[in-house]
Amino acid sequence: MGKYYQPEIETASREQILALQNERLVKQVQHVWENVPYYRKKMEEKGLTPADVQSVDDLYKLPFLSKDDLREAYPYGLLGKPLSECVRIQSTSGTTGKRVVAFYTQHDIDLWEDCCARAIVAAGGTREDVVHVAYGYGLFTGGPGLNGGSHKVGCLTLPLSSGNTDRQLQFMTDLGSTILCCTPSYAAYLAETIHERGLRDQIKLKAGIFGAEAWSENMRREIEASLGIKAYDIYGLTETSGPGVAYECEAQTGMHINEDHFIAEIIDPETGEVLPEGSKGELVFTAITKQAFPLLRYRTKDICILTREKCPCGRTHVKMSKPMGRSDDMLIVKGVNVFPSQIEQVLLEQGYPANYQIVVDRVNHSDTLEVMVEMAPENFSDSLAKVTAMEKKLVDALKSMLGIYAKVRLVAPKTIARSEGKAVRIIDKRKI
Ligand code: DLL
Repeated sequence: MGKYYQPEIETASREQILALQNERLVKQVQHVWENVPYYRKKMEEKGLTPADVQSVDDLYKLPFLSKDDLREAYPYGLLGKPLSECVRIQSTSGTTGKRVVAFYTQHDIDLWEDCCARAIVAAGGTREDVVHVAYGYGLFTGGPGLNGGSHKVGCLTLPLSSGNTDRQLQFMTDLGSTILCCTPSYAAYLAETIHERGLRDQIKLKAGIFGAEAWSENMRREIEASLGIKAYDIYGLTETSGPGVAYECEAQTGMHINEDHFIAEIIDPETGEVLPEGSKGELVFTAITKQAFPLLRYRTKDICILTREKCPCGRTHVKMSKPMGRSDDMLIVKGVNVFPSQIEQVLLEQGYPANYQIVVDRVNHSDTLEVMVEMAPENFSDSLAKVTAMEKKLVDALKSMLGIYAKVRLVAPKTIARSEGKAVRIIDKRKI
């Protein structure tokens, strides 16, 4: 096995990991101080010099970075290496404000691909596997990240990118894909299409590595049952390289964070105070090995919990729960905090497919919340009275989860547009 598969690091003791983090953090702070004037200024404003950070215990002293900083410093203001040493950029879609552009040296790409390779190995991948990458390629990090990781493991890599479902299924059946990498919503769509076309017996998938958007446990079980695979979660963001910051092992009880490359903290999103282990709060990452885009204390806006409970897989790296929504995804409807993930949980618990859309509007100065969800095909021809009863049941379940009334509209199967990348679930007309 190559250097990406590092059981000695993935199963190292807490003391060993901490020693490595201390050493790398001190070096990284010095690197940033010397090469990133934008962050140096932030440190100086707090009266800090690199000497103030001697170990992970001192991390809390450092200033945070947020998406606003990235926007302000766009495009080159946070660069830690001369452009001549950078070999690649990746970027976010930039639907809200300016794009995030992340830079990579060859060293950064190598480490990133190592992280993705670990995720593939944790999902049971070996050089015998055929890895089908249906994340988008190009500026989005999903395709390039998993592609690089798959090469490192030595798998046969199918760089399908997203979209063109006919072609996806043709390659999947003809070439015998064994590991599917894409967003969970696209996996659900592929599964649906495979069943419709009677191709279930022709696919050889054994595992899926799904991430880039929130997905519930119920959705996992549905995809697993439908494709006959084990579905693994993977997490990351453009600012921290991309996918592979954290990934699931066979225990499927949270994602191990690659702690030799990233230090994770949980903070109170309101006050910025670091919270004790096991608390729910905003995830903050400090990248301790990235050179070209070395973000310190970057606020992800993702809300989750970290745990150091012993994992049966033997890996010792801290685990993050599935993100329970983003602090900026949270809708405030009639003054109540509503996370789309809560709505999805109710829908799936009540046996609906994960094809839904949430529409928020303001009528006569009052917020309205509407949930459109597809009926299962077998219910489509039900009587109006039965459909009304089903809607009423959902309204009650949503009310008990959210504490407010949500109008429910059951729509015909296949009415809601399928997504090939990240699903767009929320239409907030108050912002339009
Ligand atoms: O989504 C990177 C990625 C690609 C991750 C492929 C996994 C697989 P961005 O487009 O910058 O990067 O979006 C990052 O997506 O802050 C989370 O809110 C969300 N996200 C990523 N992975 C997960 C996940 C990529 N497993 C933002 N569960 C993050 C829930 C996720 N949300």
